[in-house]
Amino acid sequence: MNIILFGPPGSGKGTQAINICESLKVPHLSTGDMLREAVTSGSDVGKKAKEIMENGGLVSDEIVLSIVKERIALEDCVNGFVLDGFPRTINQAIGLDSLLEKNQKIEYVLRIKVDEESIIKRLIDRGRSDDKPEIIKNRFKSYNSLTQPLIPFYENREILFNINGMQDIEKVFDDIKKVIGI
Ligand code: B4P
Repeated sequence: MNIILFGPPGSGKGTQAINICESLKVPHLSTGDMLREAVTSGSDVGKKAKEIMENGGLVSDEIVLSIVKERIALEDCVNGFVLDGFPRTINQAIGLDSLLEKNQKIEYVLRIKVDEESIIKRLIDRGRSDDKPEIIKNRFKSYNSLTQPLIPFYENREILFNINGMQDIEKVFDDIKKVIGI
């Protein structure tokens, strides 16, 4: 099963991706994690991504697509995967279409819906380096202008499902399981 987890910053994409991947025994492909690893390793990609991430912007489509292309081609993705935080722009979604083999398709885009105000507190409590009020504001700005347009994009394909993310983690996962039938 191939799944996309979609939602604003801190909506719980990463949290739920871990649950789904454990159940389905498929890899968790988080572009946020991949980019943070690149920053820590000091690679060329990491050097380009560092400042953008620190400011709450989106890393270029070109960079993100190249890391996803490499990752999705690995053997462990043949039986499915969960994409967490990717695609985040229309260009990335179009790029993803062209990365998929003919026999691969995205079955579910799970949109985790949350209330922005409560999320700010959630993120501040988590305390990652990009979880500072000013940066969070920019991350929401990027989400609202560049990522939201993906909602009609996937709605038109009838694969977008809304999940209420304002519940306990276990309850959110229960709702996801109902949608994907596991
Ligand atoms: P991400 O790593 O994707 O981070 P995120 O959107 O903030 O987090 P997520 O929704 O996964 O929240 P989480 O489960 O951790 O992106 C970071 C940055 O990387 C971006 O700003 C961007 O710069 C760059 N980037 C990544 N992908 C990109 C792309 N495709 N293109 C361009 N740039 C890209 O949950 C957050 C907190 O809430 C946790 O502490 C968790 O425990 C808690 N929580 C989760 N669910 C909860 C619940 N139901 N109730 C209470 N708390 C909950």
